[in-house]
Amino acid sequence: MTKQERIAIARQAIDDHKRAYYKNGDYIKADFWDFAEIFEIIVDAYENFGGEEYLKMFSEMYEHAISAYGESWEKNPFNDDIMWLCIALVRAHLLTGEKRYLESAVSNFDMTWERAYSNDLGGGLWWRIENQSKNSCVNCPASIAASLIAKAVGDPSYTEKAKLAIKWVSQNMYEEGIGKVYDAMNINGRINKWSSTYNQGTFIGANMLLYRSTGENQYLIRARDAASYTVNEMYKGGIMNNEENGNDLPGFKGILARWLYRYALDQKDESALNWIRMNAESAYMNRNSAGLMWTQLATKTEDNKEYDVFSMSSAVSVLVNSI
Ligand code: 7K2
Repeated sequence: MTKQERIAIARQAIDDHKRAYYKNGDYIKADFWDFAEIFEIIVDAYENFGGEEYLKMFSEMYEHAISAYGESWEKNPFNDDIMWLCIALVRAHLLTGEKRYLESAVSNFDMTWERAYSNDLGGGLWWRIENQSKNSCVNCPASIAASLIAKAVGDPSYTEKAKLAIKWVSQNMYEEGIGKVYDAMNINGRINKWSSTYNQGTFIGANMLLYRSTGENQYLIRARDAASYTVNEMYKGGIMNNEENGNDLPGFKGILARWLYRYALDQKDESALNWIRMNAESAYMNRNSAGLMWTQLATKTEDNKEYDVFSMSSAVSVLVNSI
């Protein structure tokens, strides 16, 4: 397949997903973090191949987010949710120069860092406001958000925050030299060693951003090891056909695709790039007659079954992030 063909298919995938779920800046039933992650797919599309229609969506989605969640998102008890939306908005700002996106992201990042960061358990951010666990799913996104804000506002204190958050993950949630990212540590120090595509993905992304801003090799090595672990150990080079249960897991692969693709382009890692393209092709072959693709990328998507907006977004991200 040529690059132009891959772009055409990715655009079509966004359109088909929109036809099923998008209305006036909202993705129907995509609450907060699902919404943020689908917003990021539109940002990916604009970043990867451009299109005026995506710019229009940025502002519609921004307006929807502010009217649905308010100027301050402090009522949301999930610190990770806020970091996800910060990432989407800073990325949209970096591509457009639109100040509103950046201001919302910075004020909500600051509020969340303030309430979530502590020295307990060796550092890092708490996952929720009850301060019962520290999770990769908040610390990797916080590191990414901080690196992006540092770039947008030119303030190195955010780079220091990006380093702190990922340092906690690398020291506590990570198998050095292996590339496996664990899920979480509870308040008693007990570690859940499960690894998932989204944590692998944001760990890769956070490390690549720090590699770019500091030039330190440790970050590149960790990104490379985490990419290799995901492709070769978690999936043995095969198609992602799992993480299909519950409300959260079905959206995880889209997050991996985003950061793995950026790493693969940056490092000219042909094997990672081919793997993500192979997953995209499998998803596309398994689309249903409305062009929708479910999260099990090696399984046929049916025509007459209820699927939800987030579980139908992963494949769109895989297509958009494998050009
Ligand atoms: O337990 C955490 C995390 O460590 C784990 O990886 C996932 C697995 O579940 C939660 S994080 C998911 C939350 C994200 N914020 C919004 C919430 O509705 C959602 O549960 O799924």
